[in-house]
Amino acid sequence: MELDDLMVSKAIIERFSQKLLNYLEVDVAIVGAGPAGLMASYALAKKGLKVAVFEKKLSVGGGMWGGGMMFNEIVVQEEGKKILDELGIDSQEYKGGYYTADSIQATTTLASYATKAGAKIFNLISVEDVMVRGERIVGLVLNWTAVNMAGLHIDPLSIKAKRLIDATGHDAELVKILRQKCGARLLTETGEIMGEKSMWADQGEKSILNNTKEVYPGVFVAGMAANAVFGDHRMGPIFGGMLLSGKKVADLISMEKL
Ligand code: 48F
Repeated sequence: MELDDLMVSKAIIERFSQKLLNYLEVDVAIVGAGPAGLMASYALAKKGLKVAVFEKKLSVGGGMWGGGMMFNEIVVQEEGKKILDELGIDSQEYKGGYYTADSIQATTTLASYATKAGAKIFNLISVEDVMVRGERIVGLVLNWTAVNMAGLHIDPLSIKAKRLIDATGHDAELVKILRQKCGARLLTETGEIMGEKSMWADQGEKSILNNTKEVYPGVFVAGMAANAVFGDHRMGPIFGGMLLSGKKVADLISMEKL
């Protein structure tokens, strides 16, 4: 067969357009494809929900690729290891209750499970705004990351979602937009973003599941964004909490009737 260059172009354009059109209305839109967002997308898609993940970078995986300070190993505790086992990610006990895994295998396997379960990941797309109707956030406003990087004046496009998850990590970008653009009063103690506290792995990991919850009607926080919004500690390169937080947010949302 002689390859036709135009056919290659047409195949990509048609298939991508169809994929985006199919995901203009979803059950759950997740912002950020780090470990928490990927885990949430896997668990939600496995439960049969229609899930789109928007990731501003070229690669998925967020802070998981780099392990700790570019030493590409991650650490998980007993609870986190159960998730690694469920996904078939190899891990080794380091010393009583501390397990390590290769961060590349952990990231690629998680992304593979998420996409194979049916979650659609749209990379290179930044969430820059939300769609509001009354007291509810009904969707996301998207643009190509490259457009923002180049400072081009190009208007965005929008998608609708029944539930939203901020899994953008330390920056809690979706919740920041809620505060800045909508003046939303959050379900935190102060009604505002309380801000991340400094490194304390034990406290950070202990508080993250409690902080993984609804922060505004229909909007949930997961992963490091949960601790940043509810004012708890960061925990550095221990990743059990991120994975468990992704799983918890999926459980919370799937208990609702969407
Ligand atoms: O930062 P990230 O890995 O968040 P996480 O899943 O995990 C945190 C850990 O990596 C680490 C830690 C472990 O204990 O503390 O920091 O909570 O992934 C967040 C993803 O969100 C993307 C960003 O590129 C990254 O891949 N992101 C951030 N802002 C936006 C976004 C945005 N506005 N639109 C789309 N994606």
